[in-house]
Amino acid sequence: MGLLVALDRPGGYEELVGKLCSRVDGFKLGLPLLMARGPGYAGLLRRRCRDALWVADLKLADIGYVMRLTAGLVAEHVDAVIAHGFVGVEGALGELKDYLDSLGKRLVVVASMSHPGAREAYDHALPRILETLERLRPWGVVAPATRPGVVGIVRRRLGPGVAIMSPGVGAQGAEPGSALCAGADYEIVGRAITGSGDPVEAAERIRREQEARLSNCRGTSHGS
Ligand code: BMP
Repeated sequence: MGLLVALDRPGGYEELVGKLCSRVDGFKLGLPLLMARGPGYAGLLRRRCRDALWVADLKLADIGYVMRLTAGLVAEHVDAVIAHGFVGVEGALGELKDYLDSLGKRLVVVASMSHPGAREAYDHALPRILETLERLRPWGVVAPATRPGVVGIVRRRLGPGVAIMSPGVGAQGAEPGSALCAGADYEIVGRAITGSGDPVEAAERIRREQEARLSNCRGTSHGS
């Protein structure tokens, strides 16, 4: 069971990361924060919580050459980098994965997204993206907590060896634990924690809700 906190809004998170460190599994750094504070800020935050999983959410979607250059700016400070899945393997994700492998870093690829409009694009694109993911075998995949059925499809197709991270819990309406029940390894929560008056209490409550839902759904089939 995992909880990743999305840090998106430009701001100072040093104190918050220190407080959340023992309560969550990792942090996902969004583009607004990285652009405002610079890639080195990821390193500064990491020093507050070294053993957590640190993910740079660059949502890369470009030719391999440019994705490598971009990932290279932040890779030393994080464990994993997120790219979009629709750009394909040759000349794009394949190059990025080889590059990250050479640095000992992990690639996470978006299979589908959590917002309502994702249906327009991803309902058609998902079968192709799943083929890409089967060939590429990235360390991790992003699949939406708002559509647990999609999480289940990704899990069944890619098997147990991939880490599935699911955004959409809290501010976007998905309940804590719902994606875990569908087969995800981590739920990504941003505003429901960072926008709360008491982020530590919010993270602890979400943890408790994840545990409760997970213990209820265990024993039932994934993807429900
Ligand atoms: P929030 O919990 O505040 O809605 O934040 C969700 C986080 O997950 C944001 O960092 C966003 O970029 C990310 N995300 C998402 O919401 N939907 C996706 O499909 C993919 C994402 O990475």
